[in-house]
Amino acid sequence: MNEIIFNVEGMMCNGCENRVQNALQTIDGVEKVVANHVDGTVTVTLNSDIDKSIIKDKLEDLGYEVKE
Ligand SMILES: [Cu+2]
Repeated sequence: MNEIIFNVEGMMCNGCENRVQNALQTIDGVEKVVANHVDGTVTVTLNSDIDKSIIKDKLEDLGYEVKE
């Protein structure tokens, strides 16, 4: 099990957290997603070895900025 923490700009409320969580959970290989708009993090637990850029692209598609 592999956990990745993304620093994400643009999440302003609980609605953003839910939106991010629901969207990322549809990605194959994603086990669990915890988004936190207060500290601007999205913690993703993977159950297979997928490319991090898939998650980053999805976050950007949703309109959020992912900081490296
Ligand atoms: Cu929001």
